Amino acid sequence: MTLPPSADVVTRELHGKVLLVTIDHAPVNALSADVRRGLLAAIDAAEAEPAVEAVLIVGAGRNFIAGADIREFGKPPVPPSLPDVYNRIEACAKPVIAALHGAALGGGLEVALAAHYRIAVDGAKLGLPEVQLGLLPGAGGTQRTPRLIGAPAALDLILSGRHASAKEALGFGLIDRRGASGDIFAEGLAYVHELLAAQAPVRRTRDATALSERAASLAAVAKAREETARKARGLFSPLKVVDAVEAAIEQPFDEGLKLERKLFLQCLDSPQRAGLIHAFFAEREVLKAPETREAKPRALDALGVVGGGTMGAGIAVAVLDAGLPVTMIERDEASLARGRAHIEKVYDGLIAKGRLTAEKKAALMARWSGSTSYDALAQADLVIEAVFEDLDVKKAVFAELDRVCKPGAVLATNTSYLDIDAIAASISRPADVIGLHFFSPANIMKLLEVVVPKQVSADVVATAFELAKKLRKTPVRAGVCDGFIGNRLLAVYRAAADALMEDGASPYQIDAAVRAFGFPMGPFQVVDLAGGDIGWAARKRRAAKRDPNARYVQIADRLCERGWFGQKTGRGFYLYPEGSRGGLPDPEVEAIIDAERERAGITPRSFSDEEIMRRYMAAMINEGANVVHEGIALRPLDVDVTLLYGYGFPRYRGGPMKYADGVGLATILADIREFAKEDPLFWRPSPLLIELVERGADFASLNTTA
Ligand code: 3H9
Repeated sequence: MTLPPSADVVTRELHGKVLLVTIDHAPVNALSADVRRGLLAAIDAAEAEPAVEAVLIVGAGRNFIAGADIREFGKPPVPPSLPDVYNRIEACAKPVIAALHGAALGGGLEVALAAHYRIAVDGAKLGLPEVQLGLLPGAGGTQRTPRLIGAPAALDLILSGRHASAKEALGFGLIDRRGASGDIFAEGLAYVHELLAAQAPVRRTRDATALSERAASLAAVAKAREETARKARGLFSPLKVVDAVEAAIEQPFDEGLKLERKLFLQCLDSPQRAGLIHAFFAEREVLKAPETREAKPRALDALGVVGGGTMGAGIAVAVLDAGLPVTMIERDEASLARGRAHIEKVYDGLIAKGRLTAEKKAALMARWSGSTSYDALAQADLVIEAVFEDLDVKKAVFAELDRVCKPGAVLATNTSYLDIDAIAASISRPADVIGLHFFSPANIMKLLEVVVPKQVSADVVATAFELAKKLRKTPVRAGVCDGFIGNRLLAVYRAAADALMEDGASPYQIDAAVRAFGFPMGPFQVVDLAGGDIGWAARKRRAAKRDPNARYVQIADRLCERGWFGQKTGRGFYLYPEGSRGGLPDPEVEAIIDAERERAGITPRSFSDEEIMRRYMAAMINEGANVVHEGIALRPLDVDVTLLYGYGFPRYRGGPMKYADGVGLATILADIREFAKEDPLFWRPSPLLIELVERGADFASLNTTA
């Protein structure tokens, strides 16, 4: 027989009566234009060739299909469109069977839904994660899924974006068969032969009947709409999902598809889609620091932590959770017992919530050991120091590590702002010293700043990235400076918020404006949560170095002098009456602010929420440009990931630098120059921002691979 030639990314092979169609498009078989064309040609070929009685679609490599090619979004569309391809698959006169393994996500699962029968093997991940990219399933997923598995299960799958296992998918009817062996080709072919032997007919999902209980389906839609409106926090696409699923119930299939397409295109055009897809690629790009290509990581079998305080214990939990053993060092038995108790408290909390069993806790704790002698670290591959934030104290710890640790051990500091070059230079093996800046609570927060001092060797940096992978953290490479990437930006946008407060905006208005922008908390709520004393100590430390001409807002100091450190003391910028975590505005704080304005000779004026955000974001973006300019961050996207993963920046805006590109760098620069008329020392435009505006370029142009 002769079949027309097929595109390389979609191969066709005749196995007896079965046309095996393989999507072979590394790395994840995304549905690029070539793949779409190849699929269409394969169905045409199958229909034209009398020897073919059925079609089996599989994916080569580790996955079936990870979905539409995300890199194509935002570019001019190239035909054929996915919905057209899938309608063609569904219309095929011969049975089409999809055999799923690995990722069958988004457009990948939609291929399977357009096929007539589906089998998945264990290990397959089935899902419609489009909402996480600001989209909705746009190739029939919102119409076929509810017809196949009913409105409640379809809404759950599409709105959560979660992955279902083959077992679960079989349970709610998303697939027809679960294959136990990992051999997708053999499982698929056996299933097709079974179907052919049984003369199984072509069976189209568009005609499936799981929506026949109309009233119950509509009730599920109403419930989902109400819940989504409450929980979606400014997200655009989730409510569109609900509209599309409603159309699956109310309208004929083709009409529903039309609405789905319209809503999909609206989502595609939204800045949220651009922000979320930027975040998707950026969080993968940060993993590729130059050293990870140059060098192999060292061993990471036994870890040590010095210090059993909040940070040390949190880091120890992260290490234990990753299945690694950890040795904790404290100065005396009582401190060590407290360190262990901190760890146990985390696990006991999980037991109380039913998320951990006592046996699992015992197994986790069995990997913990403690000592008051540094000698216990002699065999550690990597040690993280998490003691008091003071250069001399840290140097003393490193002198001990230098003494006891085996050659080749990685010596890391969890400092959040101290000079790591100075720490490294103080011992005999500076090439082994690196910064690992965890965020509190260290077992939960995803960000890990990998701070790279001058003398460190490349394999130590590669080891830090390997550790991040084991701990399931998102690492961002940062250079040494006061505050690295994240805290350096934080200091500046906090200063902008302080100035706004002294100039007339209340902390409560500022927090509300920042929340409305999409942050989970405003800057003053964050201070109250972290403890006002921490920032106070840092301000005192920096006082000697502060430019006497720089504006210094003293309001926070006035609160700290009263012992108002935030939640832990029951009051800070907010009042926390007994047992409450969400604070209440405090008239006494407002009176203190008034007094401070008067002392500083400021006549308060009012700010709109929009004016507040313009200043807050301009300060953040300008400092972001500075850290890129100075090489502290490799690229703007590293700043974005830092803010997304460590500082609550709304993911759908992609990060401050992505947001800046959306607003336009010329507008941001004009704002900064405008604000500089009041305070030229604070509002100094970053040289990088000026340069990009002069060149007509944006931050994205600097986001090349590191
Ligand atoms: C959709 O389908 C819309 C449709 O409903 C309708 C359209 C009309 N496209 O994550 P990894 C790249 S929306 C292009 O490191 P893992 C990724 O960037 C889509 N590229 O591997 C990376 O590249 P690089 C719905 C993609 O094993 C490489 O593949 N689907 C895509 O840890 C390896 O990725 C999704 O949202 C893509 N779709 O995880 C699924 N996916 O090597 C998104 C990945 O240059 N993908 N790449 O850095 C995933 O969740 C994970 O990548 C997956 C593999 C679980 C598949």
